[in-house]
Amino acid sequence: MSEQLIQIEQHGAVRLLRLNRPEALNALTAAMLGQLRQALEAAAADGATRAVLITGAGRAFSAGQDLADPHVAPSREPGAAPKDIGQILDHYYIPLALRLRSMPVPVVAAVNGVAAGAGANMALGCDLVLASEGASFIQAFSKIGLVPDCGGTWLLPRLVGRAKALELALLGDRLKAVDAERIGLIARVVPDAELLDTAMALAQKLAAMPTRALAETRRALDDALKLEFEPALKREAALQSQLGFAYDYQEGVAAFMDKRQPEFQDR
Ligand code: LHQ
Repeated sequence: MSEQLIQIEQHGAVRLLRLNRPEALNALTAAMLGQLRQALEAAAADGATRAVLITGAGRAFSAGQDLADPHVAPSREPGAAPKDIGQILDHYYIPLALRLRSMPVPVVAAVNGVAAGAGANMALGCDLVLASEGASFIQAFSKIGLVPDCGGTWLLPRLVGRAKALELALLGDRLKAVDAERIGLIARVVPDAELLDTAMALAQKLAAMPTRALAETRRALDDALKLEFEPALKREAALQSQLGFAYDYQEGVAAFMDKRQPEFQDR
């Protein structure tokens, strides 16, 4: 059986995916990226899964691309042909970033330690990012002569504005979790020992909510960034029309009127 580079656990309606190469700080190899993609596809296809939680095994979330990977590391042999590392992005990271952003269920990241390079931007591409007090974020790319990838150039200015985005991306310095929360890069910092329980409780809470409306909310927010105000208003109305015909709206209003907990179903 092939090595489990992504550990998968089901906790009720929450699917927990754990990056599992702790000896290399969960640095991302082609095999690992392949397994992560498969795990996300499986979670998306499983009607009983209503939220995904991603975390890392060991002391790191992920150190980003595995720089020892022969497909990525520049050859030290004199005269060796340079490698096109853009192909790794085309093949692995772009589909991964797009899949995260288009999951039919909310995705929570529990950043349990350092998140560097593509590992940081993979976390930041999730819907709600929690981090432990000991965690940190590093846009490590500039240190090795690259630009932020895995969505970093798009995400950073939108999350924290141009000034902070440039500070993080140009310097490539370590940003502590508490500072990441302060500047609005992530949603919440929690004490180290409470991270997984807190993130799981949050994922369970989201799993009990109207899943389809949550996925449409993410899409509407992302799309609104490229719209003028009036088209955004019209888009909201169109989405509201669709959701208004769906089961969860009927159930949500009925539960409110009946003063009971709703049981949502749409996905
Ligand atoms: C690693 C790595 C790593 C391999 C730690 N690779 N082994 C996409 C596509 C194509 C091309 C290139 O880029 C990309 C996107 C990217 O993600 S580029 C950015 C890649 N990541 C980095 O540049 C970060 C490199 N790592 C670090 O700066 C440090 O390791 C951090 C700050 C993450 C952690 O520092 P420490 O806590 O001091 O740990 P350490 O450096 O001692 O690492 C522990 C082990 O993990 C060590 O192995 P060893 O055998 O000596 O114990 C490292 O070599 C290994 N490791 N990151 N990315």
